[in-house]
Amino acid sequence: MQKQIFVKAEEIKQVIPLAPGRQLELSRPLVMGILNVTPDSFSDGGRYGSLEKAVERALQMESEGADIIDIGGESSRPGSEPVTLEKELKRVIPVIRALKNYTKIPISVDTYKAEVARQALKAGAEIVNDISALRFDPAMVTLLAEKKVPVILMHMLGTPRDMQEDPTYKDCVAEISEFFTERVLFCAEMGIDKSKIIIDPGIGFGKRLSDNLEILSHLGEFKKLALPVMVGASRKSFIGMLNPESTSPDRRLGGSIAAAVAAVLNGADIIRVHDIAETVEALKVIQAVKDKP
Ligand code: PT1
Repeated sequence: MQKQIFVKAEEIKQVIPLAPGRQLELSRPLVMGILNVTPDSFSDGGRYGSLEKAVERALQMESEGADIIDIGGESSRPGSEPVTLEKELKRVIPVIRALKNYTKIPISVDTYKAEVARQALKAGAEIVNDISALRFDPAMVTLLAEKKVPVILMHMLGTPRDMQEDPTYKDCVAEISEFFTERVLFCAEMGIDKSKIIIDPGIGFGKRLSDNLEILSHLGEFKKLALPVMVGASRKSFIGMLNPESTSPDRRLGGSIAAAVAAVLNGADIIRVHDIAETVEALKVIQAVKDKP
């Protein structure tokens, strides 16, 4: 019998290149585990204060099936205030340096500050996750062009402090798509290759409930840019709006799993989550349904 040479578009393997000889394969949705190293974090607040506890939590997430660990030292939940460069460095860099001795999976640094990113990459981080999509610190684009590491460009309206004050869109999916198109052109002009870019519509970042739902149900629009798409919906307040009993972020597990599943079914390549074991368990079922001949 003749060998089948045609493959479905979605079966063409995309990869995210890391250091020479290292890469992330996007043949299945990847799970990014959230490691907040802020004393005021929106859901792990204070529980992982010490260096040892932060490393322990990261290794637990790895053992539960996380593909990437995302480390952040400044909260970006609605209403949160920026922290100083010194504070952010003090929180983030020692954890990356320590964790690097124990983990094989790539570490991303959740920062919009170029100096934090620079020191994080030196300490062993391999991906930069910038919620401002390179808009808040003009030095970020030059750093990334020089270091040639993958970057996550996230969409946000306003700043974490004011983003939920009165966000409005005429067509949020179209406007976010236009934003990515502009950002990708900017990156190209500044010497960042398209192969290094991941886009993220920024659930909860200057979005109403209806915008978040519109984004989750129309992720295919972002896929048209032919870049990996990341989604972070875990424990966010829109889940609480749909379930009034889910008042606190740590009571939003069911809703978070549902949002992750919806994102993956609609084309997300990477999902950023707190609850690794439960998410990985759900995604195995989704994958089995998808792979069924
Ligand atoms: C995200 C994300 C992030 N989210 C990327 N990085 C946070 N790339 C931090 C709420 O409404 O989605 N993508 N870094 C966390 N930010 C929020 C925002 C937390 C909104 C909570 C809410 O509750």
